[in-house]
Amino acid sequence: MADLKVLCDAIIKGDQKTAVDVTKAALNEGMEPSEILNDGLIAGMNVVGVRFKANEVYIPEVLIAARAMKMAMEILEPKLIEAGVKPLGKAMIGTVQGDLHDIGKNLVAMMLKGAGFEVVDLGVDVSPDKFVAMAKENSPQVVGLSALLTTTMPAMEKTIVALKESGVPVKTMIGGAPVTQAYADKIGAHGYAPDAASAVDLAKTLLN
Ligand code: B1M
Repeated sequence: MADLKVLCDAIIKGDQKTAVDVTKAALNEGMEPSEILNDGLIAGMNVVGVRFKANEVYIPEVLIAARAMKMAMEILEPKLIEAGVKPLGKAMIGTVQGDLHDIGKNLVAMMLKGAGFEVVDLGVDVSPDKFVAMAKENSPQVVGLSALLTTTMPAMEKTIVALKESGVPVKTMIGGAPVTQAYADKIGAHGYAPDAASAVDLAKTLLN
C-alpha cells in the first residue's frame, strides 16, 4: 500500500522518482487526492520550510524539494481538479518594474504552491499597471512584490499605490534582499517577509 510518510520524506529529500511513483501508486489504490496532497506533498514542503527558516537546509535543497513536488503535482493536479479540491487561497507574485532578479521570487512562488496556494506568477519587470490589470483578471487575495535592487524599491511603492487606487481588494506583501519591515510600513504594504518560508506564513495570515 502507498505510504504517504514515504511520499513526505521523498519531498524533503527531493527524490523526484519516489515522489512520482508513490503519488501514482496512491492514486491507483484509490486514495483521496486531497489526502495525498496534504499528508504527503504539503507535509513534506512544510518540513523543508521549517528547516530552511532554521538554517538547517539551504536554497539548493529547497529548490530540489520544490522540483520533486512539482513533478508529483503534475500527476495529482488533474485529479484534484476533478475532485473539486479548493486551493488554500490565490496568490499573485512578480518582480517589480525595472528589476530582472527572479531566483528569490521563484522560490517564494514554489513555497507558496507547496503550501497549497494557487499561484499566478507574473515574472519579472512587472509594471504597476500590469499588477493592477492582472489582479483584476485573477482576483488573488494576496499580491507579492519582489525587488533586489535599491533602485527598484520605489516601484514597490508605485505598485502598492496603484493597487490601492484601483480598489481591487488585495493584501500586499513585499520582500527581497534590500527590503525591510520599516520600508513595508513606510509604503503601506500589508506585510514583509525576509525569506520564502516566512512569506508562506505571512500569506496565510493575510488570508484571514
Ligand atoms: Co544582481 N545585484 N544585478 N544579478 N545580483 C544583486 C542583487 C547585488 C546585491 C549584487 C552586488 O552588487 N553585491 C546588486 C544590487 C545592489 C543594490 O541595489 N543594493 C545587483 C546589481 C547591482 C545588479 C545589476 C544592476 C548589475 C549590472 O548590470 N550592473 C543588474 C540589474 C539587472 C536588473 O534587474 N535590471 C543585475 C543583474 C543580475 C543577473 C541578471 C546577472 C542575476 C539575476 C539572475 C536572476 O535572478 N535570474 C543577478 C544575481 C544572481 C545577483 C545576486 C548575485 C544573487 C541574487 C539572488 O538570486 N539571491 C545578488 C547578490 C547577492 O544577493 N549575493 C545581486 C538568491 C535569492 C534566493 O535570494 O533574491 O534575496 P533573494 O530572495 C530571498 C529573500 O530576499 C526573500 O526570499 C528569498 C528566499 O529566501 N524574497 C522574498 C525575495 N523576494 C521575496 C518576495 C516576498 C517575500 C520574500 O514576498 C512577495
